[in-house]
Amino acid sequence: MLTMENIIRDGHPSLRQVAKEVPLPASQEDKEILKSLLEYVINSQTPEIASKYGLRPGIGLAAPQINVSKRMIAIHVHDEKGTLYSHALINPKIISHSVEMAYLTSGEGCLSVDESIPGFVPRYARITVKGTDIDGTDVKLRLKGLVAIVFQHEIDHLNGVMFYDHINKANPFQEPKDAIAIER
Ligand code: UDB
Ligand code: ZN
Repeated sequence: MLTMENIIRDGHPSLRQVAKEVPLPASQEDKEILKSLLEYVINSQTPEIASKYGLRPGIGLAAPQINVSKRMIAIHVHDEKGTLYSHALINPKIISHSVEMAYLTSGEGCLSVDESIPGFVPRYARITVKGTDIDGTDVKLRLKGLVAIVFQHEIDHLNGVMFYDHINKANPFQEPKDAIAIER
């Protein structure tokens, strides 16, 4: 199983690389990596397991964060209504997005960033994501709110982008325009 020791930290060059597309059908090895990403986020949200292994509770994880430069992500998060979004995706791609933006009023953090970096991170309010799940099935997801933000944060990791790259340097708490504020 993955622990915090497997998660590379800010400054590691792999976090700035563009990850490679995963050839389909996925190899057993790639499927195991993807399963381990989802297992991490689930374990980290299970208090007994998280405390036993010192896992920082996470809602998403991308393969580059465990130093695997391949386009795979896992997300395990409840939306504002309590619906669970638990997805492990290969080659996820945002195929369309709203003009309207959204941001978390508390800003973002990252499992690969140990300090807190204040500021609003503008994201698209709504996105449509296509990808392939672990069984090789094509999936198409329409997402909004917190869940859309998590997918954008994880897909950014596949492109070597960190959340703080999006923060306005001159005024970190500049309200993104035409943006929905999401309280958490
Ligand atoms: C997280 N968790 O997992 F809005 F119920 C963050 C950490 C870095 C603080 C652990 C988080 O934001 N939890 C959260 C947020 C809410 C409501 C709630 C729980 N990540 C995942 C990550 O680093 N992936 O690479 C960072 C998030 C920042 C915004 C989306 C992902
Ligand atoms: Zn992150």
